[in-house]
Parts: sequence; structure tokens; C-alpha cells
Amino acid sequence: MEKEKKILYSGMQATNTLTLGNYLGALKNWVNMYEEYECFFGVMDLHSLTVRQNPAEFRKNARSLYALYVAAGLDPEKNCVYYQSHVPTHAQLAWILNCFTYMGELNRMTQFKDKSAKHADNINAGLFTYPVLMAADILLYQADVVPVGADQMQHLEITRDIAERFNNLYGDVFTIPEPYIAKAGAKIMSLQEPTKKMSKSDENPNATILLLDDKDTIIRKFKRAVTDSDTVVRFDEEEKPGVSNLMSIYRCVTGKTYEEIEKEFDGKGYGDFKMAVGEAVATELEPLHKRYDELMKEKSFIDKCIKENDEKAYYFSNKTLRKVHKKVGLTELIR
Ligand code: ATP
Ligand code: LTN
Repeated sequence: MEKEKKILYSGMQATNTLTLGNYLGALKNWVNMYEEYECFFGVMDLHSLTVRQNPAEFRKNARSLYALYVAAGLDPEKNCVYYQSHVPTHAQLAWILNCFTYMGELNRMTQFKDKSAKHADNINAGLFTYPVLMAADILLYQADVVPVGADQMQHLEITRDIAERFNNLYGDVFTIPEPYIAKAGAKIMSLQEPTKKMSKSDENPNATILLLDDKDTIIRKFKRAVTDSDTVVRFDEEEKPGVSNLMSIYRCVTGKTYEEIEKEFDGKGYGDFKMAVGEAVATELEPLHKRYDELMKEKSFIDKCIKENDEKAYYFSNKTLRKVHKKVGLTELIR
């Protein structure tokens, strides 16, 4: 592949079902990236194994994630959308990079600290080396940019450190990736505790809008969203975090500015505003639901996309892996 377009890489773990936060903060912004970049998006199923999974459910979630990517508008003929576990180069490079990563660096990762507190009975080595596998994902494709939410910045920094260390030893093997944080939707907050991030592992079902929630559920959850005792729709994250979060969701789905939203609801109460946000989100998700249902039935189409893109990902990533093998002095395959 000629490097005419810059390369973009991202992905999500195949754990649980996606939230409106994952959609507005990540997926929705990926859809048109192919116009500017050569894009690779992984279903990060190897990363999901760092937390114990029920095998049947896990397999279903991974398939559902792939279908959600496509239903949201990621065209698998214009983007390389593939399964991480189907492309062996990821685990192969991760091993090598493990030998170029220090325990001290990994010890500083806040996600490791958070996840080990949450899963105290299963603090496995994979959870510890999670960022090294993520570095391998990114570096294998020589990615120039990696769109992620603010919470993944630390992992991107360690990726850059590992790449620079390797390049200093062996010459320019890896492209040093830049993070790309979307302007709108980078942090959608919980509907129940608007100072906390909307997260798919939240125990309160009213705190999160799931991407596959039906219209009634979406509207009901927005009606129950925590706001404040005032009645004015005004953007002020400090004083009015609940209302501001709803405004930022409304802005993401309608494209309206905060001033336009303030004007639209001038003199109206929170009831009307919440209803409008719920309706707008449900309308945005309606075509996605329809396409998702169709895709889950079009087994052969999805299978074909997975197979072709797995092969493309392997072809591309294997070039980097072979270069790495050569540089570190592993003996070449005899053909
Ligand atoms: P968990 O709740 O289990 O930590 P998560 O909902 O944060 O999971 P990830 O798979 O870690 O989901 O994230 C996938 C992508 O979605 C990442 O790029 C992440 O930054 C983004 N993302 C997740 N939650 C939000 C949110 N509330 N607002 C904006 N972006 C988000
Ligand atoms: N750690 C990321 C998922 C992820 C990823 C990647 C994102 C795994 N490998 C490579 C971007 C690039 C997460 O939890 N969101």
C-alpha cells in the first residue's frame, strides 16, 4: 500500500454493549475518516480477555460490535474493519514489544490500577501488559493518527515511548502515532451523575443510553436524567453539569450550537428540553437499529467482510512484523 493517505487506527473492546458515549465520542466520528485517511478499525477481542468472559456471550458481543460498526456507517469496503484475534501479528509483535517495555512504565497506568481494584480476584498479567498489546495494534499499521477518548491518552503516550525506544535502537521502524481527540462528544457524562463519565460498566441502567435501547427506553431515561433546581436551559458545566451534558448530546446529534439550543428552549421548561433530546437521539439511532437488525441476518455479507479485511490487515501488518524480526536479529523463515 502506497503511503499517499495518512494511516488511521482505532478500535473498541468487544465487551458488553456500546453506549451513547462510545457512539458520540468515538464511532460516529470514525465514519467519514476514510475520506482523508487509510483506516483500520479492530474488534479488540484479545483485549477483552483481560477480564473473564462468558464464551458464548463474548462471541455474540464481538459479532454484535462488528455489526454495530457497520450499522453506524463504517463501510467495510472503504475501511479495514477486522477482528484482532484473527490476525496473529498482533500477539506476535506484542511479545516482542513486551521485551522493550519496563515494569515501572506499566505500573503507572491508571487503567491498570482502576481495573485491578474492580477485579481484585483476577489481576492477571494480561491486564498489566494490556497497553503493550495496544501499542502493537497501532505500530503494526504504521498509524499516523489514533482517534481515542480522553481516557486512552496515557496508553497512547506509552505507545509513543515504546516506538521511540525501538527506533532509537534499530533505526526508523515505527511511525510515531499522534492522538486525535474529537472536539464534540469527547466526554459524554452519566445521566444520573453528570460529573462522571457515561460508562458501559455502570450498574445503574438509568445512567447510560445503550446504543440498542428502543425509543421508549431512550425517552424514559432522558426524562429521568438528573438536572438541577433551576429551569433555564443554559450551558454551564460547573453550575449546571446535567443540563450541559444534555445540551452537548443534543448538539452532537442535531449539529446546533449551544446558543441556538439556548434560544430554542428559551422560556420552556426542562420537561420539553429532555423530551426533545430523547426524540433527537431516538431519531439518530433509528436507521442504525434498522441496519443492525438487517446485518445480523445477513450472515454471509458480514462473514465476507470479516474474511477480506482480516486478510488485508494481515498482509499489511505482517510487513511491519517481518521488518521487526529482521531488525532484532530473529532468523528469517526458510521458504
Ligand atoms: P468501560 O466502561 O468498561 O471502561 P468504556 O465505555 O469506557 O468501557 P471503551 O471500550 O473503553 O468503553 O472505549 C471505547 C471508545 O469509546 C474509546 O475511544 C473511549 O475513549 C470512548 N468512550 C467511552 N466512553 C465515552 C464517553 N462517555 N464519552 C466519550 N467517549 C467515550
Ligand atoms: N484500549 C482501548 C481499545 C483499544 C484501542 C487499540 C484503541 C485497543 N487497541 C488501539 C485505539 C488503538 C479502549 O479501551 N478504548
